[in-house]
Parts: sequence; C-alpha cells; structure tokens
Amino acid sequence: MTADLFADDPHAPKPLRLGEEAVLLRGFALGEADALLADIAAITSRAPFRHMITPGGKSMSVATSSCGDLGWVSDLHGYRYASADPLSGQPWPKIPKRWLDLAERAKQAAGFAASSAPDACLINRYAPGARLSLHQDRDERDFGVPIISVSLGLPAVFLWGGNRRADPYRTMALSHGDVLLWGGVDRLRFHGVRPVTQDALDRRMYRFNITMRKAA
Ligand code: MD6
Ligand code: FE
Repeated sequence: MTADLFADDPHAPKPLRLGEEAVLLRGFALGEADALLADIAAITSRAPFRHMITPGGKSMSVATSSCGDLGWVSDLHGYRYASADPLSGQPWPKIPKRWLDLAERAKQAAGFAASSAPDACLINRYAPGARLSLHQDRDERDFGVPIISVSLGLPAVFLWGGNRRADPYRTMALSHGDVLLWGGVDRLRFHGVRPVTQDALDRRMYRFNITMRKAA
C-alpha cells in the first residue's frame, strides 16, 4: 500500500490496516462532515428513517434509510435490496455526487484497485442505546467492490470479528469523520456496533453511519 493520504499534512494519520483488504482512514471525511450531515437530512426528508422489522419479528434499534438504485430493506420475509422505498413506493433518492467522490478518493487512499462505483447506500442512525448485533453483509452480488463506511456524529465501539460468528472479535472506536473500507477476503467478516453512549457534555444526538456498496 502506497497511499499518500493527506500527502501535504505531516500530522495526518496513516491508514490503519485491519486486515488484508480492510483499512481504516481516521478523519478522512472530517473536512466535509457537515456537508454529509446536510445531505443525510435532505435524503431522509424524502425517505425517512424508520425502524425496520427483522425476519425474527423484532424492531431494530437502529433507524435506517437508503439512497441509490437499490436500498436495503428488512421485514418478516427477510433482508433484501429493493429499488423502491416500501414506505412510499417511490425510487430511493440518488446517492449524492459528493458521496461517490468521497468513496472514490477513499478507495484510492486506502490502496484498493479501481472498481465500480457503489449503487446502494444504507444510512443508519443510532440514538443513544441503539446497537447493531454481529452480522455479515452478504446480500450484495459484487464482493469485488469494497464497502465504504463513513461514521458521523457520536462515536461508537465497533466490533470486528472473523468469518464465523463465534470467532473472537476486536473492538475499536469509530469517530466522526472516520472512513472504513473493506472488501475481498475481509468482505464476509462478522461485525457490529455496541450500544451507542452519549457523554454528558456531548450535544450531538445521534451517530450516523453511511455504507456504500455495489449491490447489483
Ligand atoms: C455501522 N456498519 O457502522 C454499521 N457493514 O453503523 C456496518 O454494518 C458495516 O460499517 C459493512 C461494512 C462496513 C460497515
Ligand atoms: Fe454491516
């Protein structure tokens, strides 16, 4: 990997390698974080956050929305990608160009080979207490394109496991502006998010996470 991330800034953090094909770019999206949050507000004014029902019949503590050609949905029938928002019957909002540009720059900075642009983007919103249990992302057809995940707002503890649910996992903090990428041999790792907590002096209400993928 020969990433020259922030080549002009001697204090910029180095890409952190978490696996053969998994890289954490701390603070990579900090400069545009406010714009990304404004984009999320615009998207979710049309495709509102909702608490999806899992196939097991439970309401997810994380509120979700999507943008792109395909959006991630869950109900009693299972998890899948759908081209329309089931709440409105309308297509999902487009992925903002700013997000696609960020994804492209992050792939380059993390040393990933050129690959197709994402066509699906899941947007998660965590209020304090919301969590995401260990899972794999395996509903996408193209694992050759890494998932690009952007963290915004409140920090969270991310669980980073192996290819089997019972494998041991590591934990790491994901903070406002961090970008995590993973693909290839690391694409099927189990992962999750511990219940989000809010420091008494932290005025942010939520953690947001954007994950862009190639689903079709
Ligand atoms: C989250 N992220 O950080 C949930 N999945 O809120 C994910 O589930 C995820 O960050 C695949 C790849 C990157 C991710
Ligand atoms: Fe995931």
